[in-house]
Amino acid sequence: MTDTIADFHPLTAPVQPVFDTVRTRSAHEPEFHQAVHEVLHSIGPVLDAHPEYVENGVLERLVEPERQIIFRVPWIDDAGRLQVNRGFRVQFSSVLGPYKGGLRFHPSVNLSIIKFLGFEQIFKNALTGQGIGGGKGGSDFDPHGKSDAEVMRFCQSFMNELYRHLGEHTDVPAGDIGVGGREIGFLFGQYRKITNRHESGMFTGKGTGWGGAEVRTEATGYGAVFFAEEMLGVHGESLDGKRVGVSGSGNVAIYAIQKAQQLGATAVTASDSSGYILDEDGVDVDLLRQIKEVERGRIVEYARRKPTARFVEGGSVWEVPVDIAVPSATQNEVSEDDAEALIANGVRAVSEGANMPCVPEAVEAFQSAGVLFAPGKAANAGGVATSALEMSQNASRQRWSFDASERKLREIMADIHDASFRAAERYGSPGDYVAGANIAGFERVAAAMLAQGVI
Ligand code: NDP
Ligand code: 2IT
Repeated sequence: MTDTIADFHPLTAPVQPVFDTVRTRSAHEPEFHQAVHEVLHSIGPVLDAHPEYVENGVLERLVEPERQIIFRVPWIDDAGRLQVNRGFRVQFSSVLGPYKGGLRFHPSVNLSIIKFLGFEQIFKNALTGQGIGGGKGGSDFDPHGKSDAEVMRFCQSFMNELYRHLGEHTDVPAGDIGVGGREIGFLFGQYRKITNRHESGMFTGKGTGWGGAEVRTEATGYGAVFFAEEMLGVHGESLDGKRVGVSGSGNVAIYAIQKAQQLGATAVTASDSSGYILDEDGVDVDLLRQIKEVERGRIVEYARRKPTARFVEGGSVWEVPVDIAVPSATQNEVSEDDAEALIANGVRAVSEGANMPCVPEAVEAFQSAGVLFAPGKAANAGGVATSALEMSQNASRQRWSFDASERKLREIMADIHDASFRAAERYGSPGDYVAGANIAGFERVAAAMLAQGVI
């Protein structure tokens, strides 16, 4: 699929050489190419209107991370054996603020994955308007099946190297796949021990008893659903009475399901890498949280305990007819065939809770069929936006209530929707949220890069 990217959406003359250099210099990084190509394609019209961005090499600089750190993470497992993983932190752009972005622990993690995520994060964070730069990190460590003690030893070893690159004004990580409250606790504890500083603002997603913000846990999933509600609102529609399909059963999926139900929809699916569950009664969020957050179990367990649900092993969750789809598992999980199945079943809107979950051909299919489509960098920005609220609260030693934080999140998602919607209209692609989000994010980053000189 990624080999055909260039033929799929031809690039304009000023950006083609930039993409060619990325492909040559960062060969074997298909996910990174995919993310860069999408942005370069969208901003063609902006560059026509602003030749100064081309003349000043904004693009050449933007696609090259400011700094990439790759390091060894040795740790001892419960059987006393030495294990070695690889750690990453890509500090992509600090032009708008300290590097900000999550850490992913998953066996598939490599430089391509971290760079695509870090690149997306630049524009996502710019869209929030909160003064945060873009970065991402992680490891090929797999937390599945590990004991708490093993996870702690891994996190401590990971931080033994990473701490020297972090700081509340330098680089502020958070969670992502495989990194939740437990891991953040161990990572933060080790940073505090090594540096002898209780620097609350150097990590977000902390426990609410020790500096974490209310609603940060819920924010990504809630935000993706608020974004869907905004898109529907433009057409006088709402989520009330709609059937929602969600993939994944982790942090983003759980709270997307919860918010969809609170807004009057019925969310009928959840999944993991072994298959999906369909619950026509609507997914019971308390049961899902018990299985995934408390017991760290598999999704099949849900069907064993809930009589109205069935488990489909190895199946694609997108074969289930739904009005709204919120893919919330991982990159490239929605294939072109999945998109065609959703369209044939009458899907009205797709809001990406995950980062880049839809392959380019699926995005094209949705847009051609008139399905409202929200790209992850806009739709899932509620997580990092609430991280920035956590940083504000840490800096001012304040604590906002759940309700006030949720209201703020909703406002931020409405602003991101409007900025993306208006940018698409301004540059001749009305209703195209992919173009709109890329353009609105790029404009903020490019203007700051121009103002701050060649660095
Ligand atoms: P979690 O680790 O909490 O959950 C991930 C879920 O996705 C699990 O159900 C997991 O199943 C499934 N999954 C992961 N990788 C794969 C794979 N290769 N194939 C099939 N299923 C997979 O992660 P999050 O919910 O935090 O993250 C989900 C997505 O949302 C990611 O794309 C992430 O980048 C994005 N995101 C997260 C934010 C956050 O604040 N957490 C913010 C913005 C975006 P299994 O257990 O079987 O692997
Ligand atoms: O992809 C993302 O935006 C995240 N994983 C959250 C980043 C953050 O710093 O809160």
